[in-house]
Amino acid sequence: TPIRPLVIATWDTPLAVETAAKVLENGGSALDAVEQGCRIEEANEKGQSVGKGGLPDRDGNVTLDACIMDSKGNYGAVLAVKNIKHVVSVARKVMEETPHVMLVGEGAQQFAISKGFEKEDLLTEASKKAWEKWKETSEYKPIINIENHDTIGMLAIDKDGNISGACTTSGLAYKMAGRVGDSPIIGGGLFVDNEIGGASATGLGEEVLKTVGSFLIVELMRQGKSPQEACEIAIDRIVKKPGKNFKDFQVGYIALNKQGEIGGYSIHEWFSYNVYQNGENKNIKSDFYNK
Ligand code: SD4
Repeated sequence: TPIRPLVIATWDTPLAVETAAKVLENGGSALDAVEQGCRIEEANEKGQSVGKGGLPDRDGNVTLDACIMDSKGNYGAVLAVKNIKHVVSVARKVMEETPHVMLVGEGAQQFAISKGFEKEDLLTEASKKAWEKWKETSEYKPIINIENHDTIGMLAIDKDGNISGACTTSGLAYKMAGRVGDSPIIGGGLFVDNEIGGASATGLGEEVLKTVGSFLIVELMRQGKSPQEACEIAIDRIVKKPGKNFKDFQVGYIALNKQGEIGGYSIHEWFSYNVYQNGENKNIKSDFYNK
């Protein structure tokens, strides 16, 4: 069976995955595919964890994080950016048009504006209302995610067999101002090695970062594990940590390898991922640890 084009993305993201798959089917690169796919969710105001409409930090500011990796092992990221919707595209410009890999906050926003991105208000009425409701108690608990729509991490293989990936998020709702999670961090929310495969994460970023989750998965695949086995070992690494109550939080991983095999695994139920393979776009319910 032909393994390409192949796209995999976190959560129930059929339109984003279809958009990426179309880029690939028209002969586009995996890098263009993941960027275009992620932009769909950034523009989707209903998704309250990505782009416009994302839930704000506890001060009411929506701040976005994103990164991208190409098949040559290049990486670009922007962290804690306000008022710019398509941060995945800004991350790509950091990768391709600066001598750096990471820009944060004000500097990232200035760079985006210099590249023609427009400033806009990212806080929608619905997200503002949710924040105002949250403020009534201001109780901060990382919430186990039972939504089917969240931070998008996406991996793709193009017709030349090259792999790229991207990850974009508004981070955890009601986070502390300045907080950044795993999503824009290389090896945390995303890692791609074109010789081996790629991985991406969603869920409580602090736990992903402490185990360097996406890098771990790619390195496990390098050692011969399948994408599925590698995702399971990476989740195991989190849940077996001493003193960690994994019952209070969710982490989900997706992975693919150079052979076009895929995997996904999470701590809890309700994680799913969308896959485009052999001309079909499917949402797959992830297997999970806490049964
Ligand atoms: C973060 N991993 O900022 C992101 C949030 C997320 O589903 O994935 N939410 O920690």
